[in-house]
Amino acid sequence: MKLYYSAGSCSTSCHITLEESGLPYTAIEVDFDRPTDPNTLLVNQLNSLGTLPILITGDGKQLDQNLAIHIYIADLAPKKNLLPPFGTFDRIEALNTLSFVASDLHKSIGALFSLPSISSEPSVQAPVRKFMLDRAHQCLRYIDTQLAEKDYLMGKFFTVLDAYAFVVIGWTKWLEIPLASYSQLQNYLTRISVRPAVAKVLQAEGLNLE
Ligand SMILES: N[C@@H](CCC(=O)N[C@@H](CS)C(=O)NCC(=O)O)C(=O)O
Repeated sequence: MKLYYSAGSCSTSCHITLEESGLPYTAIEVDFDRPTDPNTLLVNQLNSLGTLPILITGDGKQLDQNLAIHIYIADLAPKKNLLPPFGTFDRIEALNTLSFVASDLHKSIGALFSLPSISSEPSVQAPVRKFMLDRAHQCLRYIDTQLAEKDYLMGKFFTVLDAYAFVVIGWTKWLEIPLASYSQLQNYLTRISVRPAVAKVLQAEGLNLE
């Protein structure tokens, strides 16, 4: 399998899931700041939306949505328990939260990176930032509540939900959104960052998301 990723983006979560799965893979970094780089050109050719992740499966098929990639990898490595087994209600609950992470959480926090593209005018930015931040905090509160008395989103065991949530919540550091008012989130990030597979990916991508 081949994963195209950009360091610290949502595609890092697929990198983490691949590493946790123990399956063989190649990770190829794409630097969107170098638009004429062959890997950037290839990504734009493979996915007209111009977004990562892109996973090329062992038999040459393409997936380019985080949600599908996480499920696909989890199902290829069932012994790693990266998702509850097919046919259980636990699995449906896991997919429910995975969908929350991929849509509400990812897109509310991620939108804040686009603020400078909306306007460079502070008077325009301020109300838009407030609107975006209110929604981001609503999603962070939701996930903080979900984590009460749990080590991971599905309870005692790490799943792909945690790989994805870890990366997206980690963006708060770059966006200067303090987590101090949340009772679980900082410990949660620390707990995940010290997992050997996660630490290996963070080192490979040159990141500190904790
Ligand atoms: N629908 C996609 C969205 C992925 C997405 O938003 N990727 C962002 C990075 S987090 C991206 O590649 N943006 C293009 C860019 O940074 O130029 C998914 O959930 O997999």
